Amino acid sequence: APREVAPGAVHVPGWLDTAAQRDLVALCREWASGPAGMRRHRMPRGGLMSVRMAALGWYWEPYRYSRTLPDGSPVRPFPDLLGRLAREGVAAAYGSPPAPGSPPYDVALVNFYDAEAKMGMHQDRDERADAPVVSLSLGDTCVFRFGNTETRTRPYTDVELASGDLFVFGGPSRLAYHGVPRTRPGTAPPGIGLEAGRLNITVRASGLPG
Ligand code: MD3
Ligand code: FE
Repeated sequence: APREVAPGAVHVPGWLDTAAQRDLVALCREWASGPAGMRRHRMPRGGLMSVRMAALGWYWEPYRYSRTLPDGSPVRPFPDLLGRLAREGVAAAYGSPPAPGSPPYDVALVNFYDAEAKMGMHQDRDERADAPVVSLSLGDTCVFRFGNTETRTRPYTDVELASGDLFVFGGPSRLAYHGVPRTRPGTAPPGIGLEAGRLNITVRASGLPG
C-alpha cells in the first residue's frame, strides 16, 4: 500500500513484480551499453561520483541536461515504456495519473551502485518542469535519506528502498534534499538477473523544448 513519507513523497513498496523487475534489469543492461552508459561523472569541484549513470532522452552531467554527449553523438532515445511506467507510477502513488497537458516524461537516469557507492545529499533542480520524479529500485536494498527543502542536514527521514519499490516525489517534496548514504550488499532478490549491486531508474520531465 502507498505510504506518504512527506507531502507529495509517496513510497509504494513492492510495486514491480519479479517478472517486471527482471525485464527492467535486462533493459538497463542494454541502456548501459554504448556511449552514454554507466559513466562516473566528475563534480564541478573535482570529485568523482561513486555512482555510475546512464542517460536516456537527454544527457545529464553535473548540473545540466544536453541533447548530445560530450563528443557530440546523440543520446539514446527515451523509451515509451518508461513514460508509461512513470504515468502508472504517479497513478499508483497519488490515486490519479498526471493531468492531461502535464509536461511529458522525456528523460530517465539509470544509476548503478556497487557495494561501496553512495550519493550525497542534493536537490534535483536541473529540470524546468515541476512534474513529479518517479523512482524505481532494483537489486540490493538501500538506505534512502529524505530531507527538507532548506538544508542538506537534519531533519531527515531514512527509508529502506528495496527491489521493486516505487517512490514518487512531487509537490512540496520535489525540491527536498535527498541522498543514498549506503546500500545493503547481498539483499537483492533472486531471479531478477542482478546478482550484486543496486539499480535506480528515475523518470523525469525535463521541461526542455523537444
Ligand atoms: C527526491 N537518485 O538520481 S532515487 C538522483 O536512489 C537520485 O539513485 C537516488 O537522487 C537513487 O537524482 C534517489 C529517489 C529520488 C529521485 C529523485 C528525486 C528522490 C528525489 C527528486 C526530487 C526529490
Ligand atoms: Fe536526486
